[in-house]
Amino acid sequence: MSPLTRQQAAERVMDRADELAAISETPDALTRVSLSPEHLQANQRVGQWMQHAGMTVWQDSVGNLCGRYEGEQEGAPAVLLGSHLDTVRNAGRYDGMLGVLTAIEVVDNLHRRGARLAQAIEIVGFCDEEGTRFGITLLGSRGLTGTWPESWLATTDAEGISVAQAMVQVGLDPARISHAARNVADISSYLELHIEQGPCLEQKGLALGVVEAINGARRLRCQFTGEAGHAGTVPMNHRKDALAAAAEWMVAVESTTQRHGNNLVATVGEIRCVPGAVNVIPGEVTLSLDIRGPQDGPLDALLGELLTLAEAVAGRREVYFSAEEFYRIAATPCDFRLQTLIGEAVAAVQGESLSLPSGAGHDAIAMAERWPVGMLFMRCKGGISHHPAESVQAEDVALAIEAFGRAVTSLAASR
Ligand code: HGY
Ligand code: MN
Ligand code: MN
Repeated sequence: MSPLTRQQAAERVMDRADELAAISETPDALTRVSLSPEHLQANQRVGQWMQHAGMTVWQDSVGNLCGRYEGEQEGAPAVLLGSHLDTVRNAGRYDGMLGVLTAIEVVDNLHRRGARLAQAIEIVGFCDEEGTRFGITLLGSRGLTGTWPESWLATTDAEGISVAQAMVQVGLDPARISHAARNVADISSYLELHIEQGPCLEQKGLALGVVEAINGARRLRCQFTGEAGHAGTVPMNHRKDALAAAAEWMVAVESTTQRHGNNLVATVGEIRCVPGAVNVIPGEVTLSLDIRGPQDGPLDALLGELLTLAEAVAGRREVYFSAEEFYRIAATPCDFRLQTLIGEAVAAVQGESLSLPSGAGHDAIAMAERWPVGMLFMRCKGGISHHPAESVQAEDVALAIEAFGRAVTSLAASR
């Protein structure tokens, strides 16, 4: 691509990211959850951009938005590009969307030149990577890989609406989930461009990097159960305060994880206190635990220690502790050949490449169970993400499109 062409492509990506950011359940913050009216609206708009880039477009049976740009021969296997179109609450506008919009630019450039490659190129906008609505994640990529647990259909959101009901509400048929699964032979590899959501590239002064592996993760729903009581009459040494127990444990989660090192991280992101009244001693606290790390062994060792700590805190305070794991992802290495190919493209456009792990999860985790996956990272300001201050530079997007285009063209040039 000429510098002017890729700059124009980058500006289109920035404008479209702004347009998608306005498709939200609330006007003052970007929140777009799966199987919502906003999800369908975003699919429709992105589908138009895909069509404009010469692609045939469809929505699959779990709500992913899909597009295909044929190769030299109809029906050839495809290099699949993609990322997700759903967001967290009060999100940034590039997490997910950048990968879909840059992929469209790669195809658009081929289309404008009338170029066809040995392989087809497909793009998918996954419907639910974040898990914002139902707590379960990778619904779109697990639909495409045919690895949906049956139990997911009964999982409910905060309003008590199940995945199955939500599917029906947006015109999908829960009985047809398996129709989204693709044959392994249809796709040769999966590539995802994503913002780094961390500080490494920015600290190195680089726009682009190559992902070596995606951290493993464990997510649990934890609960401390004590005794609610009158805040004014129960003496301090008679209390079974569930929130005080949770607070003591949360501080220990932080210090224990820091002590373990090993690039391990732990987060308590959600907490709910019952009855939640100023003059009542909390009787029950539920809280989430999200822990991640590049190797599964140390990750499971940390989890074991944190749960033992919770039991000790509960015992000392004469309250009960329980925990239920609802999400487990193994540490996922990216395909070495794809890492090399992406690294060469990155070095060609920015003079050098940098390989780094991903602390964040991605749809590539599910995709790696069926096909070789590669990821291209682009820096974002201050590594800020999952926040409206998430921002990127158009110049970096232009470089990213160039590198992505080189990698995809090289990969799809042969079968
Ligand atoms: O939580 C994650 O790692 C991803 O952003 N969903
Ligand atoms: Mn995210
Ligand atoms: Mn993401």
